[in-house]
Amino acid sequence: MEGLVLRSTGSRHEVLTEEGVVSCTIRGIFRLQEEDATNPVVIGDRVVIQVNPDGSGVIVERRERHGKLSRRAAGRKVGKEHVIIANLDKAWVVQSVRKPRMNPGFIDRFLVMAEYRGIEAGIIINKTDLMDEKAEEYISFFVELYAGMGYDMMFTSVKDGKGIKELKAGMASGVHVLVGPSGVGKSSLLNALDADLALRTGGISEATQKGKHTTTYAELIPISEMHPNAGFIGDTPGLREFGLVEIEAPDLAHCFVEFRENLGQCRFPNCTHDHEPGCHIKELVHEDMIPVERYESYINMLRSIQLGDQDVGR
Ligand SMILES: Nc1nc2c(ncn2[C@@H]2O[C@H](COP(=O)(O)OP(=O)(O)OP(=O)(O)O)[C@@H](O)[C@H]2O)c(=O)[nH]1
Ligand SMILES: [Mg+2]
Ligand SMILES: [Zn+2]
Repeated sequence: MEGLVLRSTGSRHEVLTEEGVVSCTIRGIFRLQEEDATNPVVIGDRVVIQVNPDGSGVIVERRERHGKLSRRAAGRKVGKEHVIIANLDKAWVVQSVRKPRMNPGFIDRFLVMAEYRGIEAGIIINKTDLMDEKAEEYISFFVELYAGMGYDMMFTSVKDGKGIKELKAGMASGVHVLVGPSGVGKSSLLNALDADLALRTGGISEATQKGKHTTTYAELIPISEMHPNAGFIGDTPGLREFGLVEIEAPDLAHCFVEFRENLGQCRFPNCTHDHEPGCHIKELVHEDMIPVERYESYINMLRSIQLGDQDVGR
């Protein structure tokens, strides 16, 4: 029987099939084949299962993945790839206006990963009810920047309901995922889409203005009805940083949309747009044709790739 992995906690995987949700383990031999990643089966995976007489199941095969989103693994598996979700149609990075404050460095890393993997990306700015003059000034600059680059932007508030209808409409079909730092309101947004979900949400630490890592595992939630082809959206645990996976220094500039069309015009064909003389990208930064904020993000990411990026989520 075929199914879609909705939830994955340790050795238990909940798989949605035509006959309902089956709780599955993974066949041992299948586990061993996956050395490079920390998790052989993730939410969004299409799998083949065998159902036991007692109603539980065993995952015996995983269909080929397309559109996966991953980050660098933390802890003792550091450096390995940790796949967040597979077979994704669109990934949304969620940020909040305040508590915690919007983090453009996080957004840029996320956008780079999405570009690298060829996944459509969007940006959700939540907690618009907390907007004040200072936040407005800071945020509007980046909103204009990202919108100008062609990324979809949504503005939401779980508190006053702003943008929730639009969010639901934007996610009616396909598989979507919400990623972002802890406390920005990912689970709250999903609860606002469907009150029956009752996902656990947490407060914000007054001292650090950061979230409390309330969501501890990723989960795929049917947005319309319980059927494998309806719209699904993944809720994920908050990440401290978005660690880059697989990207090599020469690929990086191609993942910045506004760099891409200007590549190939530097003096040196293998220019990293860092210290090299005659760099066309740096000229464009000096002429304000490429925003310095994005160039700084690029240099930041280049450094962490060169150092063997070990920035990790939780
Ligand atoms: N003012 C305001 N608070 C919000 C909004 N959305 C969420 N919150 C609050 O922000 C806090 C964190 O919300 P969560 O939904 O748990 O955040 P999360 O992104 O799922 O966090 P993790 O699961 O830890 O990654 C909760 O106290 C929510 O009530 C909003 O639009 N406005
Ligand atoms: Mg959450
Ligand atoms: Zn250059």
